[in-house]
Amino acid sequence: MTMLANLAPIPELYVSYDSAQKLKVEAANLKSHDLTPRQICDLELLMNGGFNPLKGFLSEEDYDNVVENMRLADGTLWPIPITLDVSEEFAEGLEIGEDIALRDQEGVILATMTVTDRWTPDKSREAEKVFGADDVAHPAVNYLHHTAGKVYLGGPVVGIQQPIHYDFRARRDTPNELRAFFRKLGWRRIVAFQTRNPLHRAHQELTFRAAREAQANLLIHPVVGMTKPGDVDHFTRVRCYEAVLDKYPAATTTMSLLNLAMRMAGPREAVWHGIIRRNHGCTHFIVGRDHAGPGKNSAGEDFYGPYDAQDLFRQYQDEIGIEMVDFKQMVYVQERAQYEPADEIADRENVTILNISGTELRRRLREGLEIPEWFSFPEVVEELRRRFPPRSKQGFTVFFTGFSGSGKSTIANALMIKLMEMGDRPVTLLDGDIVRKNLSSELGFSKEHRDLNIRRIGYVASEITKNGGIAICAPIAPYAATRRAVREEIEQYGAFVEVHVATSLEECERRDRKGLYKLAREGKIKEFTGISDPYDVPENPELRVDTEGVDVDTCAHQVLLKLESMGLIAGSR
Ligand code: PPS
Repeated sequence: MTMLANLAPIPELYVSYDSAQKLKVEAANLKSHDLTPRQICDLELLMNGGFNPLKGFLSEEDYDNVVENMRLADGTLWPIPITLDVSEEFAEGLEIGEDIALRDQEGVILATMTVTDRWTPDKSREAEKVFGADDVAHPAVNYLHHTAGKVYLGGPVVGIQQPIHYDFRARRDTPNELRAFFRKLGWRRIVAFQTRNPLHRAHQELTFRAAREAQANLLIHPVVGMTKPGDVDHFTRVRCYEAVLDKYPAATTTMSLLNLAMRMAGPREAVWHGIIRRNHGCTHFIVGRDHAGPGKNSAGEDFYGPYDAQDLFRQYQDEIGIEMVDFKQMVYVQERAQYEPADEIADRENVTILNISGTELRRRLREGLEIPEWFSFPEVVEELRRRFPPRSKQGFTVFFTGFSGSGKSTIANALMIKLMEMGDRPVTLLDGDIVRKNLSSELGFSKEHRDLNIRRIGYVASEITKNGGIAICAPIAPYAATRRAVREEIEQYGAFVEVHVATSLEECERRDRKGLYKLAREGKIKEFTGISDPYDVPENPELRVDTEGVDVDTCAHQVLLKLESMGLIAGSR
């Protein structure tokens, strides 16, 4: 029997083990580029055939064609630019034709590349053509402008070794490993399901239906490389997937993890996903509503129409070499206690249609509210609750800001004592003076030094928050932009509560508890906040407290009430 084309081995870019050993030694003398996390994902799929027919990072000609026409220079369909972006400094030192070593973040050499092309791309054009808009609300456009290097290098890659993964090794498969697995089990038709979210009941129903429709076995093929910023981390997701895998018949379904760095490019991304799944031996591919959608643009509208991805895929499916199984959104029909595609409900006037959006799910997790059985599996909900405990069990940061002598430290101290009395979470006080003694002893009060000081405080507070503790910070923190940066860092892990201690400069100077204002007026202390240095008044702090004529205890109590209203502390004393 001849082997099915989709299951025959696919070319890889790796050299043999012996050659790799030799090449590794030689490559140690080459100039090297330390790959970014996204480039490592791209390189892995280049080397193992996941991006077949690419043989390396795109040349300038291929790149131009991909951007403009979704094709390589030779006409082959390829929708997403796979480019090696580097800094200008690194690019300048290279000769065309030179070999470079590509290393992972620990310095391990994964591959070499012959640099055949070097150019400065027009990133706005790339954004417009590939992602549909030059709008940094799109995560890949934001990456393009703010993370990617200015210069692109192109050229063929010689693979030395796979990137190292320490997690879920048994669940990761190269295209050839999956093809061999399908051959071994005699699977001929395989439908792949791409996902970057935990699997809930709607997804299970959709995948069951797809397998039935395509008369195929099912490959659950979640992305564990890079997904949309803000997604549930892959560790949690994989535990969720494993928890529901036994709800699928083992004889017909398998799961494998794909180390892809998604771009959230909607329609073009769907075509790309199809090519990648074809390379992994699949014959069918599920495309649902808003496939690989990046969310809203900066005008608050969707970047792509909900079924644009299906339309583009349909147009190219013969060329991709994989058949689309398209689905409309699945919704729950309460009267029939089952999921149905939204467009197939003839009696929609007479039935109750239920749905819980991603945003609503996050709200329920955050507030510890019920997540109904019709929506998800108890095992999945339990995993998610473990990862996203209700706010009253998460870490958070209270960030006081205000003039020197405004009362920040005093209120912060009182708050700390009150929180310690409650005793449900560890509390750390990062007071301005304490920090300058222990963390920032070498810093002065220039803008640069103040920013560095606040960023250090922010980093420590974010670690405390991540690990479930309470960080109370009380620096002056005069610059709004720096406070915003700290907020963003902390909000990845828990709440950031900015408290403006709004004591007026006159009052601070009148109190002059440390005698510093006097010295500042005399010019004996330079760059003194409020006197000879700026202070950006917070525009929208979570709380503003006025200390004039109000005692410390009352101020601290106001903060506690705020924390309670935000759900950060449960019940009052
Ligand atoms: S900053 O801007 O946030 O980095 O400042 P911070 O680390 O909170 O340090 C402020 C404390 O340092 C003392 N001090 C000064 N403050 C402002 N400007 C100048 N030039 C200055 N020189 C010394 C002052 O006592 C501040 O203490 P607090 O607790 O705010 O009163």
